[in-house]
Amino acid sequence: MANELKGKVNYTVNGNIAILEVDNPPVNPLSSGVRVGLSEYINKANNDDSIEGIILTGAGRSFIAGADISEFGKKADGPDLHTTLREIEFSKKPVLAAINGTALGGGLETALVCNYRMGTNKAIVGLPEVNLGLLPGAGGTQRLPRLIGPSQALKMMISGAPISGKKALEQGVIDAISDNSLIEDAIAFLQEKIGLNEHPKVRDQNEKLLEARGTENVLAEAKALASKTRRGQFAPGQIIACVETAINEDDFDTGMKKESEYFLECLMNPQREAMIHIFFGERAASKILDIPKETPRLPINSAGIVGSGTMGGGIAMNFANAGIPVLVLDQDKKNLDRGMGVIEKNYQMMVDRGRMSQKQKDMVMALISPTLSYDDLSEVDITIEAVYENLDLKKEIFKTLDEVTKDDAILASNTSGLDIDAIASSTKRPGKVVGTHFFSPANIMRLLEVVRGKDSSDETMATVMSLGKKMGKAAVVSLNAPGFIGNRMLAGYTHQANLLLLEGALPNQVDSALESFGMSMGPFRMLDLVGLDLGWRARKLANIETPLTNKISDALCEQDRFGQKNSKGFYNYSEGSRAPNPAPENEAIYNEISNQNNIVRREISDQEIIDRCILALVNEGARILEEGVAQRSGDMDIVYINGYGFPIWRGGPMFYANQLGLTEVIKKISSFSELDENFWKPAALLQKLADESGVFGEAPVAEERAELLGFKKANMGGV
Ligand code: 3H9
Repeated sequence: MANELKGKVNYTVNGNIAILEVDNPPVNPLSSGVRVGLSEYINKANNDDSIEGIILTGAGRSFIAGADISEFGKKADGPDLHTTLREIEFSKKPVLAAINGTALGGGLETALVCNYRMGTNKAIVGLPEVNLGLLPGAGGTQRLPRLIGPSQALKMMISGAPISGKKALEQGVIDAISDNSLIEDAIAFLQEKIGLNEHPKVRDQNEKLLEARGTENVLAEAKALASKTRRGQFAPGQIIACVETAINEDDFDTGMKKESEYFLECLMNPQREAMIHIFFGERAASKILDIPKETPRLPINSAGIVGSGTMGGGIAMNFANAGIPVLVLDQDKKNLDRGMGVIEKNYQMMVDRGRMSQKQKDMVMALISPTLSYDDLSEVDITIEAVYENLDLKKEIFKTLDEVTKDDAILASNTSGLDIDAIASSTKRPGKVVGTHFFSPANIMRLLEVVRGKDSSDETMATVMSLGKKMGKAAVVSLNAPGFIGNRMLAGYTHQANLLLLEGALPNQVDSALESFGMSMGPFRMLDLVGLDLGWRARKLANIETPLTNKISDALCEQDRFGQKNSKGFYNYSEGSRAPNPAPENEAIYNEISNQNNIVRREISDQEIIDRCILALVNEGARILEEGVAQRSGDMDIVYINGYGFPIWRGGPMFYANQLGLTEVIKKISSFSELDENFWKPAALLQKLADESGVFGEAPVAEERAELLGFKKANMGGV
C-alpha cells in the first residue's frame, strides 16, 4: 500500500468467519486506506474456501463516521467508494455489519450494502450529509427508502438527525441488537444464515417503494419539511428528487445513476464548501492555539448556578442534559420556585412534542436541585453566575463564591459584556475565573462564548471548552474585550440597519432583503421581539441623549409602540400572533425624523441593504482578528451561525467575504465611504489581506496592536 494512504482495515479469522475491522482513529471515516483495505479483504475472504461468512465492524468507539470529509473537492487515492461498496454487496459470502458505534453517512451506506446488520445499545445510525450540503451519495437515497419506506427515510435524510440503535431496530434499519459481546453475537447470528441459498440484498426490496408510487403525500410532506427547516438550502431538494426516482423507477441502477448526478451537483455547489467549512471550523474553534492539547481538564461532576431566571434555568438544563447534577441557587424563594417551575414546563413541552420520554424527563429533573443557601455550593466543581448585568452585584457574588466553594472550583460568569478581569479581581483565584456567555434560550442556542480573562489559567480554559462540547455547544474563545465577538459585530450591523431606515428604506424592505440573503430574522423583526422600550427606558433613566440611529425607535416608544410585547412596534401584530404586518402609520414618523436630521430619503436597493449590513460584520470581524480578540476568522463564522441566525449554507460572514474576494469587499466598503467616512474605513488587516492573499487565511494577528490594547494573549494564533 502506498504511504500516503490514510486508515486501514484489520483482518482476522474466527473459525469460518472473516472479521474486517475498520481502523482509522478517532472515528473511522472511509479514507483511502480504508477503501483499499475493504476491497482487498473482501476479495481475500471470498477467495478463501475456509471462510463462509464475513463480519464488518469498526475499531474503537465508532463503526464508520462516513466518507472522509477532508477528501471532498480533492483528488483522492485508492478505489472510489462505489467500487468498494459494490464489492461488498456482490460478495459471494454473506456479510454482516456489526455496528459497534456511530454509523453515519457513508458508514450507514456501507452497512446497507451488507446482507445483515446488528447493532449494540450504543449504536447510532444516520444520514447527516445534508448538514454538509450533500446528499447520501453512496446509495443511501436508494437503499434506505427500500428498507424503511420513503417517508421515514426522507425524514432521516432531511433532518440529518441520527437515531439510536433501539430506534433503528424498531424502524428496521438493523435486524438485531446485541446486549453482550457484539462480535460473539454477530458470529452466532451469521452461523445461522450461512446455510441459506440466498441472502437478502436491500437493492432488491421494492415493496415499500411500490406502496408510495402514485401517491403525492410522501414527497409533499418532505418538501414541506425541507422548506420549513432548511430554507435556502440546495441539498434537500436533491435528496427528494433522488427518492422520487427511487419510487418511480423499477430499476435500482437508474436510481443510483440519478443519485450520482445529483450528488455531483451538490459537491460543486458553493453551499457544500461553506457547510464543510463550518464542520471543520467548529472543531477548530474548540482548540486554543497556545494551550497544549494535553493540558489536564478538571473533572466536572457537579455544578451550581447562581440565579434562577431565564438564563440560569436554561444553563441548569444544559448541565442536566449532559448528565451533571446541578444546584440552582436563588436567595428569593418565590423566584426560585418560579425558576424551577419554568424548567419543569420546558421539559414537559419536550415530552408533549415527543422530543423526550417521561422517563428521560424524570431523570433530568432529578439532577436539578433548588437551594436558597450558598453553603450548599461548597463541594461543586464549577459555579456559573447568571444574574442580571450589574458589575457590582456580580463582584459581590464572586466574593461570596470564592469564600464558600472549594479551592479548585471554577467560577464562571454568564455575562454578555462585563469585564471578566474586574469580576475576577474580587476573588483570590483569578486563574479559576472565566466568562461563559450563553445565548438565550440557553437550553436551545448552541453558541457559547468562552471569555478568557487575563489570568484565566490554561486548565480552566481547557476544562470549560471540554464542558461546552459535552453540553453539545459550539464553544468559541474570546478575549475579554468590549462586546466580546458576537455583540461587537452585531453593533455595526444594527447601526447600518437603522441608518438605512433613516435614509429611506422601510423595516419590511430591510428585513426581507436580509431574510432572502438567508438571515433567520431581519433586524427590525428582531428588535420588535427583544422590545424597543429597553434602550429607550435605559436612556431616559440615565438622562442620555438619543443617538441618531435610535431616534426612530425612541419615537416609536413615545407613541407606546414597544414591539411584540404590546402588539405594535416597527410592525403591527394581531392578538396572539408573532407574524409581522406592515405598519404604514409609522411612515410619517420615519419621514419626520429623517427631515429633522437633514437626511433626504431615497430609493435604496436590496443589494445595498445586504452589502451594508453584512460587510459591517466583516469589517468589524477583521478588527477583532487584528486585535487578537478572536483566534481565527472561522471562529467568527461559528459565532454568527450559532448565535445570530446567519445562514449556515453561506459559511458565516468571514467565509462569505472570502467567497466574494477581499478585493471586492474593499471595493464595496470604499464605495460607501462617502456615506460615513469613519464607519466605512477598511480595517487595516482587511486591507492587508486584500493586497496580499485576497482571503482570510493564515495571516498572523497583529501582535503589536493587541499589546497596545493591553491584551495579554496577543499571540492567540493565526487568522
Ligand atoms: C458522506 O458520508 C458522503 C457519502 O454519503 C457519499 C460519498 C460518495 N471525515 O466530531 P469529533 C474528524 S459525508 C473526516 O470531534 P465526536 C473531526 O474533524 C460524511 N474527518 O468527534 C475531528 O478531527 P480533529 C457523513 C472526520 O466524538 C475528529 O474526527 N458523515 C469525519 O465529537 C473527531 O471528530 C458525517 O457527517 C469524517 N467523516 O463526534 C459525520 N468525522 O480531531 C461527521 C469526524 O482533527 N462526523 N472527523 O478535530 C461527526 O458527526 C462526528 O465526528 C461523530 C463523532 C459523531 C462521528
